[in-house]
Amino acid sequence: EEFNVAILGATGAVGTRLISQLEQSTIPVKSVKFLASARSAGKVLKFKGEDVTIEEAKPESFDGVDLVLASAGGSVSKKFLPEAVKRGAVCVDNTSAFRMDPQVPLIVPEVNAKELVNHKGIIANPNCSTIQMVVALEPIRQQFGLKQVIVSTYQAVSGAGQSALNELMEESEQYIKGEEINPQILPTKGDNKHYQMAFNLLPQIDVFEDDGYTHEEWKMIHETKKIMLNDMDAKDIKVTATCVRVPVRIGHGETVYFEVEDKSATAKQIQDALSNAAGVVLQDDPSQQLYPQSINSEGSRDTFVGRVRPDLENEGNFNMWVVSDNLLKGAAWNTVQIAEELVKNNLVRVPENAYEA
Ligand code: A2P
Ligand code: 11C
Repeated sequence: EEFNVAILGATGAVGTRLISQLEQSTIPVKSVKFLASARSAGKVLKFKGEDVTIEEAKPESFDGVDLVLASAGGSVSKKFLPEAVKRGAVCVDNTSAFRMDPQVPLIVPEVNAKELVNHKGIIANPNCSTIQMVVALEPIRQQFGLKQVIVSTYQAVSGAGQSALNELMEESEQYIKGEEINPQILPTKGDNKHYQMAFNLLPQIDVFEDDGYTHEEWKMIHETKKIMLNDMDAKDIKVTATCVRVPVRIGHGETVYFEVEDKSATAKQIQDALSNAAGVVLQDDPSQQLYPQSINSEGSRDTFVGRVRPDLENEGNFNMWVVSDNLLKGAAWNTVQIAEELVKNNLVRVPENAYEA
């Protein structure tokens, strides 16, 4: 069987990678459709060497489509994906629009691919910083149990989209030349004030909630529980997060402090569990100054882990450093990987009890 695939948001930072990840995937593609806003309609992008003309996304665009890979922002997904499902297309959505909807599985294949069987036409791809963290934590949880996670992130600017990446590059040049800097996008498009990102750190990703956490921090807490425990409010794993934007182009870094249930666990055992885990590459040798770096993660589908070490004063607690290409495992690759799982398991079909908005 071959599939008619549509990419919604094909021109974006994630969208262009959805194209290349689909090109390299095991999914048999009959046809592709590239959808974006009216601004991009008529422009041309390549798929496997062939020209594809970008179309403006409309509900009718999804007629005859079997599989949609979406990354055009939450409001665009909210508007179009239920329409696509009505037309018989299965949608894998990289935005936050449907992640917490109980009708929608939130999937990281290394952790919870088995939940795909119950999908109703929409499957959500988690937030990038959540994905790489759970890929690293799941093998530890399976072997030693997991009680608590305290994460601080060092997130690359590409997470905020192509325009934010352009802003960082422009500001960097302006800063070096001593020119005036006039921030328009970061820390987040959706807020009132904008601050310089070049040569700076911003402890705000996404907008603030009433409790003083940012929405990015909220996502890391609740998505982690939904993925690992299938319950966004579960208390079995305590999670707290601080998310910081750093002037890096691609590759989120995270310091993850965690407590396991098995108090006899050693750092060596945790390293062994990580080195045998799917999707994880252990890069951990202080004697060789070997540890993951954002710049080396770019272009890889893997999640890199290093600096695994015990808390010297609290038994059963450990620190580690986790890095991954936020546009690939954090977004485009995880989305295409979900689609590969759907294909492998004969799940590219909308069931009778389909998603209802
Ligand atoms: P366009 O390039 O035409 O604006 P990024 O995450 O890098 O900011 O990219 C956002 C993606 O979402 C782009 O492909 C963008 O297309 C697309 N997009 C934005 N608004 C819409 C819309 N209303 N309908 C369809 N696609 C949209
Ligand atoms: C960032 N994590 O780095 C965000 C980007 O919920 O899919 C991804 C937003 C999301 O800004």
